[in-house]
Amino acid sequence: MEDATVLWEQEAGVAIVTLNRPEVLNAFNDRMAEELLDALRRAERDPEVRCLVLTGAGRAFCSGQDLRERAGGGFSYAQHVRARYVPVIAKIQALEKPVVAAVNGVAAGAGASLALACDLRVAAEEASFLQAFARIGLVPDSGATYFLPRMVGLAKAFELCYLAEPLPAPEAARLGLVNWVVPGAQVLAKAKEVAGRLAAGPTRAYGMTKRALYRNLRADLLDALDYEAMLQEAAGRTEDHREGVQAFLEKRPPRFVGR
Ligand code: LHQ
Repeated sequence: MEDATVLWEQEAGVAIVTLNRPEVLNAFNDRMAEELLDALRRAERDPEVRCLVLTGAGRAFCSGQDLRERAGGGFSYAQHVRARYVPVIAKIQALEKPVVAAVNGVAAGAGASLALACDLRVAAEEASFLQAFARIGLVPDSGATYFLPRMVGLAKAFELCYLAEPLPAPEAARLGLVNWVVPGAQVLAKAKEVAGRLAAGPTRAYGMTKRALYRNLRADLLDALDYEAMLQEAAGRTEDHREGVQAFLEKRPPRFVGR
């Protein structure tokens, strides 16, 4: 059997999902898109998984669509984007567990969008983000036009999309697009450290925090306040909330179980 295009490892509440087509810088073919979606579904279902790390094998994170497999016409681009990319991006957003991208190298085209769709980003110093679409006469997709202006502002988003020059990780961090930049050899370790901390956190509250942050991007203040109150009702009934308060009163660290 052909090697898996997506690898799964699990350690202490953290699932590490690795895009595994290093010979093409982890470009998306149909199979990799399917296997990534399967991995995200597995992370969603498995209560043992409390945080997900997404990374790439070899020297790149992901180079976007495999331009040898598809591109150049002869198929429906809309259908392809809707079938292969939209479900992946939507699943990351809907997954009520933190998702951390360990951007080990270049993230281009839909590969950059994939990194942006994660909740947090740790990047290697030598990594870069490339809105490659204009270079091949395409439009940014897979959420790039949604995430980029929200993260870096409209002016910078225009520049990145129009000029399609690589944005080096240190500059991406200055713009607020990346949370941490570390030497390449440490990127996975740093992502695991962050993920380990999140996996030991109040998973239900994190899930609802994610829902609120995304949902309230398009709410007015009163609406946002009410949504928060509604979620707080549910968070207030969790075991982790009771434990958090108890731990505070007993002056000890909390032991969150994710319920
Ligand atoms: C690749 C790829 C790749 C195949 C590197 N495909 N082989 C949606 C709807 C439908 C259709 C189209 O697309 C989309 C969404 C999109 O994602 S559009 C954007 C698609 N991605 C790109 O345009 C990026 C293409 N890649 C690059 O520009 C460069 O490879 C980058 C800047 C990422 C890295 O450059 P280098 O570090 O110089 O590496 P390289 O170019 O030498 O690549 C290494 C190998 O990987 C090489 O193969 P070879 O056999 O010569 O060693 C490349 O052909 C292959 N590769 N990206 N997307």
